[in-house]
Amino acid sequence: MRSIASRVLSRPVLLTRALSQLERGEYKHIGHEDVEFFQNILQRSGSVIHGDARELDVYNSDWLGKYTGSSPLVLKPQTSSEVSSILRYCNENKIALVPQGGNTGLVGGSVPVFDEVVMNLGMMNQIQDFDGLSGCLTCDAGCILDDLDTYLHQRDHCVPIDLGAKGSCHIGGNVATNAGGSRFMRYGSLHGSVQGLEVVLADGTVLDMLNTMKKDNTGYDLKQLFIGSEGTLGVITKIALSCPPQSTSTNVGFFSCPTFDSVTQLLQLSKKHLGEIVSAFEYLDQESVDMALDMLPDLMFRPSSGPDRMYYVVLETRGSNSNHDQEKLGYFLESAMESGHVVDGTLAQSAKESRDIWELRESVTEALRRRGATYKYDISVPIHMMDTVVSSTRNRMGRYAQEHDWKVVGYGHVADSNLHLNVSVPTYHPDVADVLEPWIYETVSSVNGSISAEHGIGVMKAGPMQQTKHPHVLDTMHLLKKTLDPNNIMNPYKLFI
Ligand code: FAD
Ligand code: 2HG
Ligand code: ZN
Repeated sequence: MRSIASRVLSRPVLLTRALSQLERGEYKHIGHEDVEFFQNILQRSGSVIHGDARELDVYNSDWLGKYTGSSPLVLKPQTSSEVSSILRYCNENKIALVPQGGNTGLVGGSVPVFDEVVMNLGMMNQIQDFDGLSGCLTCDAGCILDDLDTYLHQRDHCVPIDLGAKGSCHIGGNVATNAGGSRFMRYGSLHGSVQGLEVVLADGTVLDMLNTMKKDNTGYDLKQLFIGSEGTLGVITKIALSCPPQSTSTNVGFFSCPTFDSVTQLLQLSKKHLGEIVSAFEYLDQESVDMALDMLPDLMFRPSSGPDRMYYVVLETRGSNSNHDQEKLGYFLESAMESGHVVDGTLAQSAKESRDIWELRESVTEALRRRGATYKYDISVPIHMMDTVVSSTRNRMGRYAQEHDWKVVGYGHVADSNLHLNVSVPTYHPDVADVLEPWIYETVSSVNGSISAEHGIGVMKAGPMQQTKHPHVLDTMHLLKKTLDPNNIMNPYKLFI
């Protein structure tokens, strides 16, 4: 079992197809007549990008600079009926297509492998409605997550997910990847928060499932199929999202724990003493924090490091009564310090200090990108095993990859058993991947974990998914794909191999 990433060679950016053994499907090559057809549908300036290599590059390369395709055409529709006309034409002419949101995905799902047409949803960015009583927001798929949060703040609500890419990622991309993030422990999965969807199928059919009621038990809940489908079943065009009220009292703390076991004990204490007000519980190991501080000198929150290696916890509470929350935090801190599970800590005293702490947590991904190439493993493993997996990875790299300048960092959404294991090297090299894969995937499978806790499969993990899912489950997934997209035009080479 080898993933496509394992064949990445030692140049920072290479066409994805050159890195894989994939063969281009029998799709139509884009001709002038196709471009003319699309230009007739999309007449607004900037909505058809063709012939400008530099502009096309932006849509052909992923955030990591790891996967690059060679699409000659980017389409930016503004309405669902434009999306429908484009898809109908692509389906009739067997033209392959990649739906693209903010292009912040980390598994190579949002960019072409060969010359697939890119459909970028960035121009579909209108908010339709917000019902302050029910908290239901209805908007276009191309709205940027942070813009929605700002809009909702002005109405005393917030989005139910939060991630480091919020300034660029689209809500449509979040739904298409079933993104997790740091509020997951409080507000749960998008499978619960998404109340309705509008989706355009491969043949141009518009599925109106834009339900704005919380409860609807009328037959199969089809929208769930598209949550996490990574653009392989249809284009998500509109979303109805259940949004929680904005909390009036928010606290953010940053704590140093002497061992990973202390991190897990602190999690237990937070459940006991803080209960319903905990909104995030994230951990970073010493190497993650050092990486962020080294690569990003402008970070404002810079915890002082002593002689001992530490584990760090970012803990956030969101409640409705600050006296009540402070009192709870007091008991929590007292027992955390007394038990020795916390040896140092800071409680933010202002909104700015809170943001600075979060900035440190959210910047590790960017720090890794600046250092060079990263082999990313976004896995679910039992909480007590998270740090063991990180240290086993270090041991393995030490034994087999001494000639590479590597660093292994571990951090993530500890309350959700979601470890972000990252191996940083100066450039992608097949030797490094060979050390790591399939070993990591086998380790995860052996504990009944998941090879993708939240980032998805994309092109990176299509092979490993094939190896780790039950054949009957894979067959059923293929059956659904064939039914909804018989010509396989929707994001080919992703999810399935
Ligand atoms: P894209 O990257 O453009 O696309 C992702 C996938 O969705 C592709 O397969 C694409 O084809 C499909 N897609 C996009 N839009 C649509 C649509 N409208 N209809 C159908 N298919 C579509 N992820 C997490 O889960 N949790 C995190 O905490 C997290 N943190 C991140 C931090 C950073 C700094 C970065 C760079 C990424 C992070 N990610 C995280 C990964 C990424 O941001 C998420 O996967 C996000 O949901 C992708 O949204 P996007 O709009 O950028 O989608
Ligand atoms: C996060 O939680 C993101 O910060 C990115 O999911 C994780 O870069 C990563 O591995
Ligand atoms: Zn994450």
